[in-house]
Amino acid sequence: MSQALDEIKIGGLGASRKRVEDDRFIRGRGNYTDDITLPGMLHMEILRSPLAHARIKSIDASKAWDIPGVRLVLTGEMMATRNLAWMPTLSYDTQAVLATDKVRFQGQEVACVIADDPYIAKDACEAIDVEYEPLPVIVNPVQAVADGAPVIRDDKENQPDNVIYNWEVGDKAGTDRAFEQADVISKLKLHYPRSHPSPIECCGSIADFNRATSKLTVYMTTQAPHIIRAAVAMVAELPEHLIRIVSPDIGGGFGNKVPVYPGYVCSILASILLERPVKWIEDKSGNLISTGFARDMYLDSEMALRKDGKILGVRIHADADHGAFFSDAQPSKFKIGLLHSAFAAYDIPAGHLTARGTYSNKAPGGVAYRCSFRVTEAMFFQERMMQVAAVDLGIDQAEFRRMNFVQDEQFPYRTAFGFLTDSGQYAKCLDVGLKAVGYEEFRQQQAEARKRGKLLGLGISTMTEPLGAGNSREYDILGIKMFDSADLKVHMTGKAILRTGAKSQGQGHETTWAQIVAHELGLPAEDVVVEEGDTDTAPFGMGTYASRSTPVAGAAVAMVSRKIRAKARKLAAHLLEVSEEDIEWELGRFYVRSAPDRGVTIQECAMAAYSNMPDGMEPGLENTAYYDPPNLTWPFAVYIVTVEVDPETGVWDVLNMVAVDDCGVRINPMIVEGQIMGGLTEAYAMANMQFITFDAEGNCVGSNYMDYLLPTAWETPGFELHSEVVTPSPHHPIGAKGVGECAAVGGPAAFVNAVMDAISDTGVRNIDMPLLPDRVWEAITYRRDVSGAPPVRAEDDAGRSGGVVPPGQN
Ligand code: MCN
Ligand code: CUN
Repeated sequence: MSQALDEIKIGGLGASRKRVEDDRFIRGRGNYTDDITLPGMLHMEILRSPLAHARIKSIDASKAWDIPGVRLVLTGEMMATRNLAWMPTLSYDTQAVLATDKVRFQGQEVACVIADDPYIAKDACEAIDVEYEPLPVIVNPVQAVADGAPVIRDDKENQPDNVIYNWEVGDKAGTDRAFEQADVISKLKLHYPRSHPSPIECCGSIADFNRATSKLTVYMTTQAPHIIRAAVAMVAELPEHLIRIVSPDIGGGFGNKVPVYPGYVCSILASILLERPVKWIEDKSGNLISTGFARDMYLDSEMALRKDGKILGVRIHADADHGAFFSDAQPSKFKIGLLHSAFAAYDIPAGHLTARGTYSNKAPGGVAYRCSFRVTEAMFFQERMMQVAAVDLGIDQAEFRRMNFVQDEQFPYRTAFGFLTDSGQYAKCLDVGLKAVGYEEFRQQQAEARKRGKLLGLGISTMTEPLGAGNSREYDILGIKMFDSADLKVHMTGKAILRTGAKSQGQGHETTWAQIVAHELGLPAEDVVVEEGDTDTAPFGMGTYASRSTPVAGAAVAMVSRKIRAKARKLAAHLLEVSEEDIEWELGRFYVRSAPDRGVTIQECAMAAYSNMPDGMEPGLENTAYYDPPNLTWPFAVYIVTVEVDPETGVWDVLNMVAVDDCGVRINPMIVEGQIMGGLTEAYAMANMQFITFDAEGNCVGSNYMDYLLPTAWETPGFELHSEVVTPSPHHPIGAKGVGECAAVGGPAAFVNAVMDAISDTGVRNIDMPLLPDRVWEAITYRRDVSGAPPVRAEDDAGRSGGVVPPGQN
């Protein structure tokens, strides 16, 4: 009889194990960067530019130096003497650390003060006199490429204009042919506005340089500590083995904590100069105004359609506003991230995507915020386009999607833009969603309500996301290949410590990685402690973003556990005095095939590794695995929202929201649900209320939480989650796919599509996010599209969102 352990009881795969990290979080015993105090620590504050574009005529810091308690004032000029006024970005650009010649966005770092306490430092910042000469400002891609536009990056040689890149992918000729054959061509233009991750904890660092040992330790808020170590080694020209980056508890990252920020660099230099620990903690408005924004992309595209609903081809053009420095973190080969994952779930024969990136006088950004390298824009555009195309064709929204889905038997499927999607059951997910929301009944109710002047709407969004960058053939950042790692040490009593190259920011890795070990080795999850974020102890990894942890580091956890099990098997053979070939494994135990009662537990093997090894065997039970995934994992989801819109005010309420997520095997179903709920909440906020934009002078509008709204439990609607569709990834060791970003990626289009459906009688094609009541009201009242980001509004560019064009006229 089997003596295998009950996997759920030991907290293995599929157990909704309570999050172990929450024990310290809910007791207020987390250890965030700002909780750390070191002996002799000083405090740093940053002086930021009030202007978006200006020449710096002079900086006079003498009054700041005179304030008691001030230890150091750093300016761009001083940085320049150490070759640190500029730093390289993750996208082969340069970024100012402290401004020297000009300021190029509002909020740019101009000077730093290091003082005995943060208040003195802040006061001293205000005592610095900076004389600016204002310059004309650019706040969108249209202005960036206009004749006579000022060249923002005149610091760079060979930069004659504001264009960063022109990039294309797909088959132009094949796509042109598809459009020639089309019965109908549907068009859509839209703007995915800037959005901001706004984690509860802002960015910060404590640099601690020890002259005696030459060792630099930096405690900091980073999602990718090893990348930071490499960057510090290269930028500051310090030996890599004498740099230790520690990322302690993180209070939310959401992509905000991927880039390298000037504050980190300045605190490091200050600590080296002063030989004291220097702490920098960003404040809320500093975070909102200056760190890693996301999106700000204009999409202008068209779809070639056959009358019966078959999609023949798609053309996409994207204009991306990157702000003053191209500092996106994304695989180097892909200038506009993985935007070409658009339409990956649909069987479309031909596609062509062109993209142009431009500079503007705005904070650098472009990728971060639950996006998986711009998949958020890709999926939003895809599902808005699907909605518009179905309307143009007069075909049912659900039916149009279903008939164009990649079918279950087509996997692995090569998309028009060259991705290979791994697996999925798209139609089944849609069916589950339609049934849950009561699709047919709702359509009837909607028609009846309309007769009474009530506007009900239903929006469908699907998403498939390339998660787990990546395989090293295609994915690297600045040449460093995007693999990941896990290191597992099993102690003699069968307790273990696991370290990975990833870094949790709230996702629950301490809980879920232990579950993978439990699944592979039969060690109870509670016997495995997980540690991440210290480069002196964790194996090299590329960090946590793009929902890559489960697909890559999680796979490494499974693989290292298997290495441990292979050695344990040899130990078991030795203990049981049989040959290895005669040994079988069941969860937690090896036994003799011919005599199943004769067995040893994994814990007995662990003890033997330190006390009773066979001759010639190296003692100990530990190993490391580096995992280079063969492909990305491709989760799929269907999100369906129903709303009621008040035509008098433009206010809309969510009636119901159904989410069907297929992320393959779920390690911890409760954590997966938490990820989805959080993502849907963010999606709702982006669609409904979050607005961070710029006026004509480049002032950041929405740089505080009175204007940039975070949803609370009060306004967030309820979500109905479905988990019945499970399509394991065929190439992941435990069949899991990533999930961390899915709902934020796929959710926004469902909300917008629902509102657009409710007002479909007006003929309005597009309202850009956020769907604030005044925009919805304007669309209903004036029967016109409300598109574009201020100061560019629809009036300036009539018909921005396109229309149906008969073939031949496009
Ligand atoms: N998981 C699981 N089964 C699966 C897939 C995932 O149990 N099939 C679990 C994982 O083990 C992990 C969590 O779900 O505990 C998320 O896993 P994964 O999808 O691999 O994503 P990452 O761990 O790489 O997290 C990154 C992702 C990103 S890129 C953003 S942005 C985001 C997100 O996670 N930021 C977050 N979710 C967040 N959640 C919190 N609380 N805080 C953030 O900053
Ligand atoms: Cu794009 S935000 Mo997450 O990948 O860290």
